Amino acid sequence: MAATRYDPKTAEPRQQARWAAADAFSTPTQGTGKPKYYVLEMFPYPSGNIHMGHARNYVMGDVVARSKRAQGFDVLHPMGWDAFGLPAENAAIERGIHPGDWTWSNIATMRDQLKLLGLSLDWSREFATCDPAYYGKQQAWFLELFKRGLVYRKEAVVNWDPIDNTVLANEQVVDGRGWRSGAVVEKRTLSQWFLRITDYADDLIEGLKELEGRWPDKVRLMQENWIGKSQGATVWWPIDQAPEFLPTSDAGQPNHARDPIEVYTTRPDTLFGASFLALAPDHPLTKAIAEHRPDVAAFIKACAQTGTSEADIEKAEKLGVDLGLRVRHPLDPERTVGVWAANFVLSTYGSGAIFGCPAHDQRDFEFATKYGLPIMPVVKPDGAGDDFGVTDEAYTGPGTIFRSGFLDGLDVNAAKAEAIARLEAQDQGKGATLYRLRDWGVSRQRYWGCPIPIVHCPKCGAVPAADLPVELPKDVTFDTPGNPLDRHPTWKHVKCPSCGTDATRETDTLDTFVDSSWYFARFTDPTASEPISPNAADHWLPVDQYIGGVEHAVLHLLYARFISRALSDAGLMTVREPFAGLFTQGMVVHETYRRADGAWVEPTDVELTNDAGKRSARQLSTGEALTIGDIEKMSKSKKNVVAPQEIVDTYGVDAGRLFVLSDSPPERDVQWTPGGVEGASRFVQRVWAEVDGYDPAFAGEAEANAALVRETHKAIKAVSEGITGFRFNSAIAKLYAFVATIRDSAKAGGEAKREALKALLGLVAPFTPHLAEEGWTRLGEEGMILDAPWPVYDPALAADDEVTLPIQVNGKRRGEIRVARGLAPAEVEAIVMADPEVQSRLEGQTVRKIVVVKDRIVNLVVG
Ligand code: ANZ
Ligand code: ZN
Repeated sequence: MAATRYDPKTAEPRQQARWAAADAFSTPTQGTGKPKYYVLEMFPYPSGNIHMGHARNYVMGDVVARSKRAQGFDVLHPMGWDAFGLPAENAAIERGIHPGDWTWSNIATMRDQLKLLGLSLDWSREFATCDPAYYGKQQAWFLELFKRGLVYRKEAVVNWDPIDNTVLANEQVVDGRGWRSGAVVEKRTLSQWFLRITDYADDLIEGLKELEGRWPDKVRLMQENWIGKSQGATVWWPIDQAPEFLPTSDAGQPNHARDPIEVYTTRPDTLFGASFLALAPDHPLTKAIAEHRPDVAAFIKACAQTGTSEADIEKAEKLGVDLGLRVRHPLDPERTVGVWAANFVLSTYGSGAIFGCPAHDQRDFEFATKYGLPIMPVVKPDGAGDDFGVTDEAYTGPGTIFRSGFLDGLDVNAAKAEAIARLEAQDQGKGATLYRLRDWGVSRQRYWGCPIPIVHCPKCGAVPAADLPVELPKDVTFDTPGNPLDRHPTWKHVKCPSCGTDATRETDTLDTFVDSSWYFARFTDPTASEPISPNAADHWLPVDQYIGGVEHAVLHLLYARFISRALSDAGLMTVREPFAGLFTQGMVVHETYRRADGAWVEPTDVELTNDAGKRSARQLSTGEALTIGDIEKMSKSKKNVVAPQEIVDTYGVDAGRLFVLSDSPPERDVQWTPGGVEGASRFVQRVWAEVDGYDPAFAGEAEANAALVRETHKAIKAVSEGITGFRFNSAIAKLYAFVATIRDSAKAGGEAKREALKALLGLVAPFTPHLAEEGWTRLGEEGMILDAPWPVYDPALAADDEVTLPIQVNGKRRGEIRVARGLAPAEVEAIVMADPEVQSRLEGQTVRKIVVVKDRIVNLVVG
């Protein structure tokens, strides 16, 4: 029977129409009674187009969703849009389109592109976060958290563009300048809204432990580091001498010139090694002194101009200025040390002041070396004597305390506890736990976001808005800089919901990370009147498998974990840990092509030639020679993207789906190449050829049939394990091999062959679902493969190809040998006789008889 060619162009739309007609992927909100499985890919930002780079993420989720469905689960697999954000406003500014129109039209385009991929998504649950039906519910829970004190207002610094007179998002600050005006950006302080994530710092760290094994270790570690719990002590250093210009009488006010200076340390064991105190440049005492000391004022100014990230500070040269103040050592009252201002002390951490111990802290070491301050070791490593010195770099390892009075002879940990006990007894300090995590500033001075549902009343202060949703007004313009909500003629003017006085709405909108911090819960019942339907959420949450980019390892995942906890404490949901399993996928990368004038050129407009290993590129439309650039993440700006439509037109979407998963492990990047997709497309044809060529009339030969049955069970085992273990590339490699085995089993037929083909289709279905359906029908099977159960294997049949044969000599076990299963006795005999170990045992004796029981045992009779 001559096989026909498989035509994805007709088959794929045919199968998609079938799924749609059967409404195959809608999942009832309460399930159907089977065990539940919630698989979710991080929902996309509607930037304009879906390309094959995004597609990999969704295809991975689809492989999980389809295989779980076949394995008997009720699967929830929804999709939506993270639709608020700055690019929409930029489009409005640049092209005069309303941000809403731009966003909704992108959503329409991208929905169509996603649908091309044949994903098993429940589109009935789709929503966009910019829809008032969604963000109104967000406002409702925001107010619930407000009532519970988890939302508060405080002063915080923003980027201010002095030419455009507007607040800039961090992304709009390029090399310290406003992206449009080019003006040097200033820091300004505004009153802004915060969420009290720090209340949950410990709980968020604790929760990470349960996720071990189901979340990548590196992501758990990144979260832990971000929260940054540290244990130590605050220590108060009384002022001994202060410059005369500082006030001395204070009438009960805090007095920076007289009150002890508080420092935070994680190493109270090294207190006797203190050689100076250092304050942040913007510490109140530094500022007070700067009023009288121009050199200190100049130092503060210089520090404000360098980067403020911890990484910048770590790299920069350690600089300081002596403040002319001395403080008394709390545990060694005979001694005083000098107080400096230093650029490496952050005002936002601890108390914005440290004691410097140059022998055991590298930053302090560099500082002391530069300014000639004493370096006094107080921890010596095991085996070192009392002459232990620190010359090239600080010693930060473990050891025994010395030159430290009552701490001498203790190890580091015991000394920490002892020092804290003494400080507490003398009321000179106390044990303290600190977190690097700060409260989450959620105010954005932008239009295209969820309005913060607060009304400012001159009498009542900040009051919850009435009548949710507080909708964004549509009639806004972007012709002048600044927040259109702020200058809208009417929108912000309302009566106070609590006293009726003229009041104004909050014009800040919420950080878009708020929108994505709970969408997974809303998906469980997107039309519920409550923000989160208790029944639906309790049924479906947590998300069993979450899939997304590692770039979200910290913020998005941390915020979602926090909001789940906060909402659950507020009684709005039950599950506190929202994502039971997490997988972070690698990206699709592609070569880049550039013209001499620097413009990027799309791959579809490029002709590649390979001349004896030397590759060159030419632009098809102009004939111009191109430079082949780096292999980079697919992105619109580099034009190195491949659209789903192109793949559908040329190879069919199944080939594209298969390829993005086949060439490298899912956690790593995969390089898109035309050759790679072609290979995948040939595989699709090969599968079809086997199915199409199946001849039910040919019964096959017993031995070949048995061998094929074994191969089938082995393939089911390997592919199933590959999918559950997120080793999609090895699962696919196994499928390639299995197809080759079927093709090579010319003497196999009948039920064995049919079962092999059915298993093959079942196993490829998560990857190439359209092909699998077509094949299913071609084999004459009932219904859709979508509703067929996952192929199961018999462990005995799937077992190894090799068997271990015990070797008995005169009835006693003397060793063993591994040979291929089913090997003929004569061949086993030859192997045994040639085996050096067997020979050495037989030394000097004659083998009288050898009996091989196939796949069982070897018996030697010697004498
Ligand atoms: C004295 C000392 C001696 C320190 C020693 C370290 C080693 P983590 O672990 O990150 O919490 N520190 C405290 N506040 C600071 C601030 N605002 N800016 C910069 N550095 C600050 O770090 C705590 C340690 O960082 C503290 O312990 C303090 O230096 C410094 F052998 O105190 B240590
Ligand atoms: Zn009021």
